[in-house]
Amino acid sequence: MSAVWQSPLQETKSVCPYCGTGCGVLIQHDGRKILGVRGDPKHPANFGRLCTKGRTLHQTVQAPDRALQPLLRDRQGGEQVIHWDAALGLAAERFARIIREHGPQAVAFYVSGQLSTEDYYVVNKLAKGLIGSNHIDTNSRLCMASAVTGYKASLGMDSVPNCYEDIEAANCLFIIGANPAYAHPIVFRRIEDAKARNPDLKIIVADPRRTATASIADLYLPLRPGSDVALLHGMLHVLIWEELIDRDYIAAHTEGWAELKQRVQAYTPQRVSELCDLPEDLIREAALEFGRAHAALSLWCQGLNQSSHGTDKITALINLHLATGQIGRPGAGPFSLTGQPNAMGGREVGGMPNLLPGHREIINPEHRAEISRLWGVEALHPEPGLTAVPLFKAIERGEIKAVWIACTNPVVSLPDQQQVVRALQAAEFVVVQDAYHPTETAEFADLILPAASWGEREALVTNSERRISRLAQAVSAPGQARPDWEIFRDFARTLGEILDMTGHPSPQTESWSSRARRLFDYPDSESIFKEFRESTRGRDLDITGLSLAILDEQGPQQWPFHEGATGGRQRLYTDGIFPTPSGRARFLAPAYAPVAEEIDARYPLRLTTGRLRDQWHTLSRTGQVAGLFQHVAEPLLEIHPEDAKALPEGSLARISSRRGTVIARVRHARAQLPGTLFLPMHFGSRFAPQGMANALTLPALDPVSKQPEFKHAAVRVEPAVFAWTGAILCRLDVPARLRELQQLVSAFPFATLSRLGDEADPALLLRIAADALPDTGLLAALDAAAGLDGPEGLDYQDARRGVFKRVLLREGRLQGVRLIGEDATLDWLQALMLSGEDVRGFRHLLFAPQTPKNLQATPLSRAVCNCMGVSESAILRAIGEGATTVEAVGKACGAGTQCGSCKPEISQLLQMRVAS
Ligand SMILES: Nc1nc2c(c(=O)[nH]1)N[C@H]1C(S)=C(S)[C@@H](COP(=O)(O)OP(=O)(O)OC[C@H]3O[C@@H](n4cnc5c(=O)[nH]c(N)nc54)[C@H](O)[C@@H]3O)O[C@H]1N2
Ligand SMILES: Nc1nc2c(c(=O)[nH]1)N[C@H]1C(S)=C(S)[C@@H](COP(=O)(O)OP(=O)(O)OC[C@H]3O[C@@H](n4cnc5c(=O)[nH]c(N)nc54)[C@H](O)[C@@H]3O)O[C@H]1N2
Ligand code: SF4
Ligand SMILES: [Mo]
Repeated sequence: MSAVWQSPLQETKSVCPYCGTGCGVLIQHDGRKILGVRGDPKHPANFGRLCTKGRTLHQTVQAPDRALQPLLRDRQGGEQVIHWDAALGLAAERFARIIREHGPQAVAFYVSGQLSTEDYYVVNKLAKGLIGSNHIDTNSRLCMASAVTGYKASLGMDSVPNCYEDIEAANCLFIIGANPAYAHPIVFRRIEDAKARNPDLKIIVADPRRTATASIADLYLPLRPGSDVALLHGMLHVLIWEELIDRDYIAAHTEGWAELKQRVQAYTPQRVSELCDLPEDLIREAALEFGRAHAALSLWCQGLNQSSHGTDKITALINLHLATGQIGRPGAGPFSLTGQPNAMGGREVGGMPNLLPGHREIINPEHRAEISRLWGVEALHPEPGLTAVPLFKAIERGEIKAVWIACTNPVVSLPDQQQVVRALQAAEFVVVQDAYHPTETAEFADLILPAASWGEREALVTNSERRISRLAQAVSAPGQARPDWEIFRDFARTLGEILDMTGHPSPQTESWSSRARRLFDYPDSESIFKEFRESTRGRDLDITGLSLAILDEQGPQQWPFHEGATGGRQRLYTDGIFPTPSGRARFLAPAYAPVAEEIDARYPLRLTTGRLRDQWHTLSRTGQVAGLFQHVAEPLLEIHPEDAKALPEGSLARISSRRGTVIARVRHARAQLPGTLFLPMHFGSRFAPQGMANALTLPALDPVSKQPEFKHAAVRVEPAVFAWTGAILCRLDVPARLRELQQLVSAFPFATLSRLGDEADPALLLRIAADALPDTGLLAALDAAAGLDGPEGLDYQDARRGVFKRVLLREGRLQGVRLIGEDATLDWLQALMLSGEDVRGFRHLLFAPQTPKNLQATPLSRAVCNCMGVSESAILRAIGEGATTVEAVGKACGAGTQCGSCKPEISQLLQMRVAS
């Protein structure tokens, strides 16, 4: 008999809390504990499929690193548990004092596109409606801000006109500045399917890196980072020349054509070829494919948004669509892929310093009047507050004295990491509200508030295609953790009471406490939804016809969804009428401008940053899952072999910019453009203290969207030479081990921590390097933290050579290893430990300086296919033995036969094999 569940397994409908694809998941649980997930076969974003991250979601929730209780923190790192009431009372007192002494503009909120629509609505109302501070920005500033300003400038409103079905309806896909094979894998599965069904579908990919996404391209444009405006103008130039524009559409539905035509005249293929470093033919060919298509769809993400001229890049892309009439029809249009699961919802409720609910603008007096009526307050502060980067600068200058950070980890994710740290150190009061603890930002908090997370609360989110989904609650939150909106609501009410008690002059005749109770009279999350819904009446995102009951009965719905309608609207602008004063879409004619920080003799290389397939942002969630480290275990510097003459594969490199330094292991990658390096954005002090990409990036902003230029910094790279390198391998049977080791590694100038093994048998790898040898105290502390200090341990020491090794055996099996000063056998020992092989027969060889020839196992190689556990070397073997297609590789070794997230990389390996 197979195992029988103790309690009946239940399934609760939810949505994956990672990327903006917004895949439906069914949470499997027993009412107390989340036990598994599967894709929701009925959800229109994914029809049952999930990627590597979605499939392992259940492993992230019951993690030892969950925040469980409110904690009071002193700046030396001491933490003390306090009661919720005391925590909110203290926060209210500190906020009230600062508001009284310095005015409401001295406090700020920094929130997140991963909050639910309800959370976002409440915190926005708290800042703007109760406190009267417009200083509320969100990590979506780092993510979607340029898409917002681009859409608004060209089309009048911040609305994505497309839907996922357009992928199937298009016959030309233009993927520019996006790597959906990694960042939106289920969207990419749809692209693969569309291509398989329709071999005539032409796919163009423009990205300075030959990414896994590029493996599906018919035409790949390796443009110079930052040069997109030139490329897009050049394509329009060709289209005009070849008479592939839609004169009727331009005449009937647009304005500004004459200026644009004039502008792009100068962008000849020859000039653009120089600006973008691309062959002229490629520019021409891309334009012709786009112009001849009967339905052209572009997909973009951070390669356009995260730029000091992101808005220009996006308006230039929209120009192409308007000039060819490629919008408002099935398969046609400029489709911005949303990064976070609810960046779109945050925009809907006005969770930005310049916005109000229902896509309204702070600077618009009518909009302010409408919202003050809805909220029942006299007036709203008329000036936009500060956006993320200037906000942290104002904190550093002492102008903003208190900041409440919720659901984001800015110490890792904002540009110029050193500035963010200075700001948080300068702040008088920092609240961090997070579902996990510790995080890098919590190190600077005075108060830490535990938030309920995915599966533990109800929530609404809107995905990339404007589709609103309802996430039901499956289990209760751990410890004292509470839903974010409840924390904001209760803080608002407490703040009202404190403001009364301290005699803060009250508005009109109402006391602060009664106002706070009235404004935040939310018994449940549905009451928030209803108020938000009212704010959309008559707006472009009108959802007055939607209810939670409809979402439950008929599933997720797209906006707008008007009162009386039976459904939402799939596509926008089908009538060619745009929400601008004239009803016409606008051509904008920006000039191409170079990146903010050009390379020079001191910093001769370009650094771009972005995502890995299996990690999510700053690792608080995916960092809990051992399987997700098997694809890439640490921040690797990807560098073209031509730029890596002094940097052998696997060696350590020091990457420096004008702001800071990173040390990372080198990976030679022919996918990199020579002269351009790549670092992943994910790693912070918990897993790679010297590997934070944002120690290098600069706070240069797009002048309109204020989004930072994460995708380009001038850097130099040189070998990082240390007197010794070393490693520790240990079992993670005691979860606290990780935390202890994380604390100890701060003693080393280089360290990375990665999870190994799997859920059933977790293990850890620590790699370190330094010049000074660790003293006996530090060695003993490392051994103790790693559980290597038992009497069964065997030692080998050669103090003269600086070699200190130790192995721990239990019943003949390797339990742990410490290698200091000599670590050439690490891969071999790691393989032995993970396989659980009996090593008694060759015990005397475990301390050998090199892996003994006759015992050499297959060299360790990263896992490309997580589901089936297939390594890169096994796939290369299958290719070597004659497999020529992804399917044949799957037949030979199983890779790519489950969730499919690795299929683009298998094609990449196939293509590289053909090329070499
Ligand atoms: N696995 C995973 N998926 C995620 C996330 C994650 O953390 N992990 N995060 C989610 C979020 S919030 C977001 S915003 C999205 C981001 O999704 P994407 O934007 O698709 O991912 P990135 O890796 O940030 O960058 C995309 C590509 O832009 C390219 N690029 C850099 N500079 C330029 C340029 O000047 N021009 C052009 N054309 N391309 C350029 C980079 O080489 C990179 O391949 O991913 C979402 N999905
Ligand atoms: N160099 C570089 N930097 C980048 C980027 C880049 O491409 N390059 N991309 C930028 C982009 S697009 C983005 S979106 C940002 C993302 O950057 P962040 O927002 O800083 O990244 P996350 O790790 O997702 O942070 C979310 C935090 O919320 C917590 N959390 C999870 N669930 C909940 C919940 O329900 N409630 C609460 N209160 N907390 C919760 C998590 O534990 C985590 O600490 O990074 C930006 N930074
Ligand atoms: S594509 Fe993957 S990460 Fe994105 S929502 Fe779907 S399952 Fe989650
Ligand atoms: Mo993002």
